[in-house]
Amino acid sequence: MTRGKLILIEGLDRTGKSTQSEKIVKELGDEVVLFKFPERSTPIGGLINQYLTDRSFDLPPQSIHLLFSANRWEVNAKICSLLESGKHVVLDRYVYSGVAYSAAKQIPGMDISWCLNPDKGLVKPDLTLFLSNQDSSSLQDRDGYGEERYEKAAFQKKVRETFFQVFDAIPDDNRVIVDVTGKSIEQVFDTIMPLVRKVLGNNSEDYLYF
Ligand code: ADP
Ligand code: 2DT
Ligand code: MG
Repeated sequence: MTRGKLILIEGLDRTGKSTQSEKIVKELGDEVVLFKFPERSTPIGGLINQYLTDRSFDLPPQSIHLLFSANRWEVNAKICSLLESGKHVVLDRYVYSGVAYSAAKQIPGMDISWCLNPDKGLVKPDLTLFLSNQDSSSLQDRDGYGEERYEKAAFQKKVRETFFQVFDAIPDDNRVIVDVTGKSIEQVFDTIMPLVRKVLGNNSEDYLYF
């Protein structure tokens, strides 16, 4: 049996990651399983949720960074066993968000290399689609924006720049930047679905790792 493929949807807040991840899963049915990071239902995920939603619950940037990574390791065995069983896995955020949001804080010592270290050894996606909006300020008009800790225009701008620095620092031939500026949900879906199908159709067995 061919192993399943790992597909990652990345991007800034409100670029349509969850919308597109869910549409991919709906399109492909039970051959795929969706995971969203942070996975807020686990013990570590509960702490992360509290950090994101409750301003009175603060943590040092190093600590919250390590919790986000630990949260991926909590779910890693499950993802690997699904891939081994032939199921495809779609991820809504993963390592790139982990590194970009933390490195964007520009804390001395917390550079991209430091931020990537705890994620080293996680499976690298067979396809990463980075949903990119040229003008992140237009995203503020979308439902629910501003409710959580990182949803501030100035910080989003820094995160956007940092994502591209992270992409320079972490080579990945299977990463595609998808410009979603001014595109409808259906237009974005029609752009990404053929890329997803192409990857699901190849029968490479080797895993890649961060
Ligand atoms: P993310 O998971 O990246 O934060 P969501 O998928 O939750 O973003 O989308 C945020 C909001 O924007 C939702 O209300 C969604 O319906 C809407 N939305 C998503 N994609 C588009 C698009 N291409 N055009 C207009 N609105 C969109
Ligand atoms: P959602 O809005 O997608 O639920 O994300 N984040 C996420 C990090 O800072 N580090 C990480 O490793 C991950 C996966 C991005 C909630 C927020 O959490 C941030 C936005
Ligand atoms: Mg989302």
